[in-house]
Amino acid sequence: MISRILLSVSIALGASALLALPAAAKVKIDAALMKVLDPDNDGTVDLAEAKAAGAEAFKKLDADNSGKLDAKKLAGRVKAKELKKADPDHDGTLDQSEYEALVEKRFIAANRAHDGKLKMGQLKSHAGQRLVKLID
Ligand SMILES: [Ca+2]
Ligand SMILES: [Ca+2]
Repeated sequence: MISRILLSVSIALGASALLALPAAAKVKIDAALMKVLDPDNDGTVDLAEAKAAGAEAFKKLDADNSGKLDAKKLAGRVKAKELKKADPDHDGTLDQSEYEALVEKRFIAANRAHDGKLKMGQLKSHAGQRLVKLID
């Protein structure tokens, strides 16, 4: 059991280490990423899909299962200033509901058409990139 936990933690750490480099610069938004973010395969990412992906990302980033993401875990995704804004209980970390609220906020920012759906092109925009950083 313990070794299984260690294994999943090390996989999570490995995955985030791999993601850390491109996440800091630009996220690659391609068909492979769309496949992950768009499980119903309609060619767009809706808010429910973004939130579901965000929940997965939260779990992945929260390698020690504390239920909270601090500035260190959020590095490259959420700046200190943004963390402060997204942290209404001022504990210096984002819990899952605070993280989801931030996902929603960035989703709305990226969804210029206000149709509740993001196409790949919208994900490639600056605002879209900021969303993808939270949900990839
Ligand atoms: Ca979809
Ligand atoms: Ca908080």
